[in-house]
Amino acid sequence: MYSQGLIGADGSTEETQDFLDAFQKRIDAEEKIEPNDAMPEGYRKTLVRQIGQHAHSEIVGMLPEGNWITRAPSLRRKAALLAKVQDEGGHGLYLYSAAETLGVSREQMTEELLSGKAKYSSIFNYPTLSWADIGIIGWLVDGAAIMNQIPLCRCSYGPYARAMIRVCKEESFHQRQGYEIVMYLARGTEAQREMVQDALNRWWWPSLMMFGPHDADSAHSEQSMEWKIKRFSNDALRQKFIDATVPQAEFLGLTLPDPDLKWNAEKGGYDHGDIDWEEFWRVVKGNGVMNRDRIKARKKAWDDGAWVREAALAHADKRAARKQAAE
Ligand code: BYC
Repeated sequence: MYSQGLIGADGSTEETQDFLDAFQKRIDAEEKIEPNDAMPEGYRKTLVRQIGQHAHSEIVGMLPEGNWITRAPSLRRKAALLAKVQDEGGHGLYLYSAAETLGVSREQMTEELLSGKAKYSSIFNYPTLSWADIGIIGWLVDGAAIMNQIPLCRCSYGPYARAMIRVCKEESFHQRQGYEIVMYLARGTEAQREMVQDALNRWWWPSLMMFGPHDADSAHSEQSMEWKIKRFSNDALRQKFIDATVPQAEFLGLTLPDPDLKWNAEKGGYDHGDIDWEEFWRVVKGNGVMNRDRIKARKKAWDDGAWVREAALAHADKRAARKQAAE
């Protein structure tokens, strides 16, 4: 399976130029690659890395918002937030399943997350300090996620592309629930306006970092775009996000914390100030404010759930044994 026909008896892989050319031809013809198709090992590894990291982001992403479920200001807000956080759990599960079609197990992926080998989105290493953060996360973080994920619905790998279609539909509800919270606060009392402006000031730059390093520093973009895993570069998506978000902030009467943000008629988009890449890499390397807490929470959930996994396996074994005895 996976790279069948190319793996020798000794486990060595042989990828002839003819094979790589034929694979690229399928990609260029917009054919979907499916789990049992032969594929270059680099293509498989890139997908395992990206889909695994994406799945981890969804699951870790439940933590900052989950933190506010008990403190949501009304029953309506609590019900919507609960549904959103549950959706994120669901997204994580579709994505782990998509990655499993590439021959990696959920256990392996989880171990890589807990050991720090696999990454998850930098954005979830910032704390949620006020209720306004929940609105801003929906508006900006889910907004950025949609901008990045809509093109993934056309990813060349079938199971990932199909998972993303449903994910994007749900993300769009998430973005709207966030925007509605922000709109309410922005039209509220002075204290509410201050709270939401403060949240915007803290989340704006980390949201821009979600798209990853500048194209010139992006190790994987070129190859991923050639394989049509990614359809747009990191900078192109970041620019689309900024261009879509500036008018929304203006409508809300809120100020984006970037004095260099200004319309550039020539390029038909906004210019923006420098992103603090030192902060980005510090957070990605595990030294953000919340990194340790996030991994600790995931480790506890994994350890606490061990008995459930064992019980489910024991039950499956018993059923199989009963079925065999009855035959
Ligand atoms: N955080 O070569 P590059 C969500 C890493 S939203 C951490 O450009 P690539 C949600 C990158 O992994 C978030 N690490 O990489 C929303 C690579 O390191 P490795 C999840 C980052 O893969 C609301 C290195 O930097 N979305 O789920 O071509 C609520 C060089 O980067 C980040 C996805 O995961 C970052 N921000 O492009 C709940 C979308 N950026 O792996 C949940 C799928 C870069 O070599 N992923 N790195 O060690 C993607 O589209 C791409 O992986 C990225 C990065 C655009 C993120």
